[in-house]
Amino acid sequence: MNGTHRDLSNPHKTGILHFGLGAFHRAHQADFTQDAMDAVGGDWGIEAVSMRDAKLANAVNHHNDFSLLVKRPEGDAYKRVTAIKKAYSLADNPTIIAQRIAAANIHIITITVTEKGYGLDRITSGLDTKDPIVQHDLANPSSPKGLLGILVAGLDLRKQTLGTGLTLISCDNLPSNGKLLKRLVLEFARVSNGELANWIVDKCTFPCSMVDRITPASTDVTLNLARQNLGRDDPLAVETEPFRQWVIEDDFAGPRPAWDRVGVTFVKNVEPFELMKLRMLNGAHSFIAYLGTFLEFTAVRDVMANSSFSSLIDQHMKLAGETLPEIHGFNLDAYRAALVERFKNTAIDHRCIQIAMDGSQKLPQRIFAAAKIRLDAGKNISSFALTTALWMKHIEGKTVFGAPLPLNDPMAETLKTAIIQCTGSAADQTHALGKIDGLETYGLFTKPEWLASVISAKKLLDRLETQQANSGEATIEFHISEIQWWFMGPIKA
Ligand code: CS2
Repeated sequence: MNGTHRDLSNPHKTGILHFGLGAFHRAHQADFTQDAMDAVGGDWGIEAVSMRDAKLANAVNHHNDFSLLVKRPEGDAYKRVTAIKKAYSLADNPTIIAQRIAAANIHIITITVTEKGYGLDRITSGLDTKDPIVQHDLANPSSPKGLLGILVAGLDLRKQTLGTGLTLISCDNLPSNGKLLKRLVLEFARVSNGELANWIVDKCTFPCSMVDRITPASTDVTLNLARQNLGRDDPLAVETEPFRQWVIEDDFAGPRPAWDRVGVTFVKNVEPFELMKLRMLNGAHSFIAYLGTFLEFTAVRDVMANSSFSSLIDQHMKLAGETLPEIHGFNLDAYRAALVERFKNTAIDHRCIQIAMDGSQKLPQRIFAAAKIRLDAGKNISSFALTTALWMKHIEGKTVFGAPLPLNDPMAETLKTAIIQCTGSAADQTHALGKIDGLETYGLFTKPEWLASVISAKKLLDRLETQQANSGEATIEFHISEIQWWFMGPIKA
């Protein structure tokens, strides 16, 4: 590693332990916490756990800081973030990490391990005892590989040694993420230690939270810009957008940083904010991503630069917005307009292929939940059906021009079996998708109108692919106009 060793005079001691040292954490919770410490001080430095990549943990332990590149069309702004003080890799240090969970200076645990990192059974909304990591961690409590195993090991130690509780904040894009985390932790603990589960209920809190900041995976461009800025290699550099938002349920077991002083909102009920973000921002993101991968647009900004598509996306967000509970005093139209602008940000290279990953973990809460509400109300569901059909093309693994597409999804094999190994007709594929265990728990795929709409969209996309293969001359404009025509046509529920 090319870099200086840590400056131990760094004034703030640690108070937060974070799980999931990815780009999003560095651009979001670390940035807010940095600002809170800059504003009023406090020992709220972060100790972070890398769930998979030991290199990232090493990088934190070799440097005092990293660059946050805030990307705007009018030019980049650089920020130096020093909030992450120390890091561990889960594979190498489970015992030390359990001790850190039990440490007196740690008051808060924050978590960004992505949707698939929770060992969640979508059918029961409880613990997935068939998940290999959950199984491993239940059988090997002293060498856990996953989130639940390490949390429960650490909480057990904390109960035995310190006795005071903790606040555990999930910051992943899952509905009611705090309630979900609490249920999973308790179910995991109860398998072997009912007393620990009771202690957790008594002493710990699990506030729900809504987090938002568009943060693409760092690329060589990011790292080069950061190198120029810092004058050294900066393996932790992150690029992000100017906008950031964090809404947290006001339910803490102990103290917290002055996050409220730097724009974090504390509310009684986060759910309306979560649903809004999941269905409008994240739902639109998945729509854009699968349009992009099918039509070979590289980034979100490229899809949004096409005026037909940007108005389709805007329309989709309007329809998604109609499924939401009201947030008093909140202007949904302004939120939507701001989202369109954020997606259009030409300085952000947010790859469609990045957002396209893990569709099985994302579409239920982003697309299916809202589609079911609209369907039950007899309302138009075409953009939801089209997103689903575009996802099916993504699973098939080819763009409209025939280039291969990788499928990155924990359910990849099951999805491929359903979509590729049936007769291949759009109808059979749609039925097969709907029958996958745990993919969709809203009963959407039992509804004839939904099936008809997805099948119709899938047929359209299949036809575009065949026409392209046969003539070799169809242009991107042709495909775009055919998709638009489908939208305006009568065949949708
Ligand atoms: C994106 C999110 O990759 C994805 O699935 O939709 O990471 C999105 O960029 C963030 O939730 C924005 O806050």
